[in-house]
Amino acid sequence: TPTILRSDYRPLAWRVESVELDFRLDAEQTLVTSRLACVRVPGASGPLPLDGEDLELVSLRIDGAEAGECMRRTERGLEVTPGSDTATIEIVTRVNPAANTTLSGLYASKGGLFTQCEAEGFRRITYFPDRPDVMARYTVRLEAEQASFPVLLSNGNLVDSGELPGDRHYAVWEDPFPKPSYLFALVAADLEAMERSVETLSGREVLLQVWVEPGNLDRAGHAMDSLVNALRWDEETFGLELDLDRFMIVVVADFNMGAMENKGLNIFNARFVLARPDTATDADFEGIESVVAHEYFHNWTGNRVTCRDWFQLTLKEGLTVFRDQQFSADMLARAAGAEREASARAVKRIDDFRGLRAAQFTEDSGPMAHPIRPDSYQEINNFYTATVYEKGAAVIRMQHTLLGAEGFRKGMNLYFERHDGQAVTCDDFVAAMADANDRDMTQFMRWYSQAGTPVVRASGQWDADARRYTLTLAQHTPPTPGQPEKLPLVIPVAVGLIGPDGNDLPLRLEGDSAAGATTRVLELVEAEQHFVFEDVDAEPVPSLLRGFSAPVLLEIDESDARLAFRMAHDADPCNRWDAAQRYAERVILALAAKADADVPEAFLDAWGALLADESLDPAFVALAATLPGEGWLLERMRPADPAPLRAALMRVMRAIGERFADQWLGLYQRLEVRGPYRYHPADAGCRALRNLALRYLAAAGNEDGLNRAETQFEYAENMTEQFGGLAALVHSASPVAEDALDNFHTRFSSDALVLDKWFALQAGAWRWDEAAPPVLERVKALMDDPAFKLTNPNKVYSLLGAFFRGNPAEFHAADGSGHAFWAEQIIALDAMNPQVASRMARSLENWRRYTPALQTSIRTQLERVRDADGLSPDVAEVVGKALV
Ligand code: HT7
Ligand code: ZN
Repeated sequence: TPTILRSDYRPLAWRVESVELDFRLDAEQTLVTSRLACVRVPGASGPLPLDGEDLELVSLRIDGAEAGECMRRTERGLEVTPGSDTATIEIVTRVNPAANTTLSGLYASKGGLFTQCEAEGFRRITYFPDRPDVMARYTVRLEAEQASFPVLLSNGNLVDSGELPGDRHYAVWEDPFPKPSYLFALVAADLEAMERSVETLSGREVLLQVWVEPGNLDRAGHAMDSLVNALRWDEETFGLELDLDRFMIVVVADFNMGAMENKGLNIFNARFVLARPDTATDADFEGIESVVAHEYFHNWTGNRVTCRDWFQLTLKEGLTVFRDQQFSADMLARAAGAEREASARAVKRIDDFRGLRAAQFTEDSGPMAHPIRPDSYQEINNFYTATVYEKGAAVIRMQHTLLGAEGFRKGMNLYFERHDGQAVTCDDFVAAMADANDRDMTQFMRWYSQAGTPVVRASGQWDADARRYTLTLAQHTPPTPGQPEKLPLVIPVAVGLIGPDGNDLPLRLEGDSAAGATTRVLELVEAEQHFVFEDVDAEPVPSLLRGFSAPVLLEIDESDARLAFRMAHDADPCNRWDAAQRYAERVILALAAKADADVPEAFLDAWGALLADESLDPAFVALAATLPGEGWLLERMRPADPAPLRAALMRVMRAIGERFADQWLGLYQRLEVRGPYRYHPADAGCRALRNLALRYLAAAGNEDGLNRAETQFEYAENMTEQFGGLAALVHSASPVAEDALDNFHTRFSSDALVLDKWFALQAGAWRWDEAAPPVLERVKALMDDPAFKLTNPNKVYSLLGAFFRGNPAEFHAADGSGHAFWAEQIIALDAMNPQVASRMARSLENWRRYTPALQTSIRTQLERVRDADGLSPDVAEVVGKALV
């Protein structure tokens, strides 16, 4: 597979001014006529390359005449050489949506027709210069049979529609904004809309629609509310207004990712729209709010200003993730009320950072490590990664921290002033931030070019006589593929110093005239720097990287006692959580290395103090009292050995469940949420902590706990509690777990999204009962369930994804059965949907961390996949890089 280099970027010699598309839609034979008004860029020479994939070319005419010699076929599609500097190119292609299992381009789902064009799907619909720097105005005419496709949608405004003979109808859509082809969309399906009309900041009336399958309108309300909130937030926070008369969200059941920000016509995986209290959990409600907002925010950060080339993907994704994180934090804070606001924000921040650490830090230390702006790729679909999205957002967040909210806003204003309507680069974004704030950001740009998670090593020295505390911070970034050497970065380190009484000290840095705030942001720019704090009367405990001020790994020598102290006293909730996680990690890894060791008493005491502190927000306690994820722990274990790690985790869970059974039962009772379900952070926090209590109690085999789990499962009126009860039963040796699973399946047999949870729960189950059969057997059996389809990405992610990624001890069974199963599934999936196959394939990329025996088994299967016939470039890149 050829490698594409960032340095190879060349502007196109042609502009496409307008695109007229005419679709004769049919599930098996759709005829697409495209009319492109092309103009040669003054002074440029060369042909116009047209990308095309899996297309039947019916005709191609240039200015009305057969193309003849002026057209030739290339590896990527076609190349045309018009005889003059302006040309109208008319291309007719035929495609078969029903046969398109890749879910890229035009495809069929549940009788409807949908498109997905990012990143390179438009070329599967018609021949086109399918690159994001080609921005054109689109007019789209859709024609289809009325009975099968009663709703016809595309980008922009509906300018005409009507009936045609033979029970057919048509609609014409015009998008007033020039856009790249990846933002094109159409939908032809049987759908119903929830509608709301709102007034924008400047007083324009706009129509918002959420289109769902008939019968699902009662699940669209939360998405609609989220959309209205997002629209208001962007007006208030950045002065950005909706620029269209109509904004549509459409739900589809088969979708490779979460959602897509097509201009004015967002297409969503059903999972990120549909929610009713009895079918969706608090986490689902939260996910919907953030994804709806994310896609809406793309209208400015992505659509109005887009990427020059796909290497700049983080320009829109990192920035938009940062925006959706800020939005969700503001929504949670508003709902929580003034008193609980800070805690609500911290909970969101911890959740985001936990995600970054689990997915991105892991990616950064493996064979696919890349900078947030990669230098090369084989398949762009493999680069919609945690690095581009989550680390990209963290890099934007650091700019926000360094420039302040006001400075950041000034930078955003300048960015839009300069670049509205353009396709630009990450340098353009940072230049706007730098220029608006008169700040040199040259060194900061290294965050865009260096891969790997930087390590910050901290040590402190207190000089009692001088009443001075010197904090030494040193940074280095480990080598990553293709990048052996790294330079120092600009790292904002938010610091507090905790006094022996547990209270923060006011901070006076050397050179300051007076003490100021209790948290200061230090800028670490050298390989090593010393920061001196004055007037420090007793040896303080440093609290570093408060609020997770940078996406780095912090190394600091801390005794168990000091971790317990920070768990109890750190004024920064993020660091309090971090202290609990570090302590738990230390204990679990020690137990995994020494099977007969006891769970240390001091650790249990620290845990007990956390549970006993009634002043803490339940949502925070639920996060702090959750053990570090297994994937993260494997990342920290050398060599990674899933079986003893699982055994250690079980022992710690049992110990915490047993030792604190009374506290857990007390919490469970005290935090019961009465009244009808509402998606609200206070209620969600109580439910999360009660569900966690059930998990610990069930792990310990506590009878009271198991009874409560069963009752909660049976009688709960909302999915968060019902599923929480079921999960506790399944994650225990309870004899009623199987009946509960059957019962749940019967209750929700026709609800695809709820069944996704049912699949995932079983695939991710631990074997608390040693006599139970391996989980792999169950996963195989579940593949035969009538609800499971390998062609539906949600099903693949819930069953296979939960097993490959979420159940390491079972997946990495010593006999290699899990690995052989992985290879079979990757090969089968790849033949249908390379994007999904490749995402699943990535579950083995960090195989070199495992024990020698596991490595041998995994290598065999990686090679088996690498050598399979007809492998896609997507999977070839992943296994190829893994095997280097
Ligand atoms: N910008 C969207 C990315 C996306 C996508 C990419 C590749 C293949 C399928 C896809 N579906 C959606 C989603 C987003 O980040 O908003
Ligand atoms: Zn996005």
